[in-house]
Amino acid sequence: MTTFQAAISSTLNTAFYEDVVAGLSQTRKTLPCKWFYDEKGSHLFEAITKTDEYYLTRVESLMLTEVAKELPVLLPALNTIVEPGSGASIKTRILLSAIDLLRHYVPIDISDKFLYSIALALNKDYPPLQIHPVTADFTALNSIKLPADLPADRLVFFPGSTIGNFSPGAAQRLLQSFHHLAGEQGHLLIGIDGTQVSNKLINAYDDHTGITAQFNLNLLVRANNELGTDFELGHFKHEVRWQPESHRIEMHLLSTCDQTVSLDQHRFHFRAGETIFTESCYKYPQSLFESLASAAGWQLTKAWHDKGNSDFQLLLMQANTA
Ligand code: SAH
Ligand code: AVI
Repeated sequence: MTTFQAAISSTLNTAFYEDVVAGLSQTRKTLPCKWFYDEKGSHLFEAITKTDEYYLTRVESLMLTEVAKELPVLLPALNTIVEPGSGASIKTRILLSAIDLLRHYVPIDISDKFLYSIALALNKDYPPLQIHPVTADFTALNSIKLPADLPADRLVFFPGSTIGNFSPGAAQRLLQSFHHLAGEQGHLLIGIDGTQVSNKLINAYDDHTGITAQFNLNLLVRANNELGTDFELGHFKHEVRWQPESHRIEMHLLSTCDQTVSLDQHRFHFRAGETIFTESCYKYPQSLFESLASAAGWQLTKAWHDKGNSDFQLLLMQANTA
């Protein structure tokens, strides 16, 4: 690991510690979902995308093969893709393979070792492309330094319905901050899931092989390994709740007994049945999403809809500088 990466890891570790203490001290215990993604968490997420029940990745990838054919016509000067939350960049490969003029790719992710291993592989597979990996928390984009001299014709690519992991207010702020990545004449290609079918959603977030449960519980494994908490893994259970009024799936870790967890001098008491709220996945109807995006300065250029039985959409938007 380079000195730069070591410094990033230590900053992230301090932030993780502070979030665990703050989140477990609340009456309604919570932990931010960005901490799912250490190297193991990133691999677990990739495994989720291959489960029978998690339809989102399959649907969006199929749609992207069509969108990728249209992009060079819609954005003829496009030469740079910036991707916050790039993960394994598998969907990005669909765009990289279809758009000959691309010269720069800036993947941004909090999972630093995973990010660098993916960047190395892309470097080999796409020689004309310059890859500029950036380890960062994309919710603090204004403090991120982009590589110098990036061309102006940029597309911010935000697939996966990752925007759904933010409440409407936080999503609007995040979309606003994407202008920093896109530049004044920039574009945004974003994946949104509007599916509202309860059993389809519950299954997608609680697959029968238990990989999503492992992904959720990995948060406690990570806290034990990196911070020295003493979570008993057998005393917590993955739980999923669909909240139709707020259009969101919630993931929780449910305490199966009365117990106390320690971290240094801190003691966190759990009653049997109490949960740690670990993730929201908002399923935005397109009209609700479009008004959020519009308030954040993004205007719709073109929308593509899943032709199968989900409500997944890909929206191409442009910065509205007026
Ligand atoms: N874009 C990929 C991966 C989505 S998974 C796809 O659509 O398949 C979400 C990704 O965002 C993970 O790689 C995770 O590490 C990253 N991530 C989540 N929260 C983040 C944050 N606050 N800052 C930076 N990266 C984050
Ligand atoms: C990354 N994000 C969009 C995923 C989702 O569907 O909300 C994370 C995930 N959580 C459980 N399964 C997948």
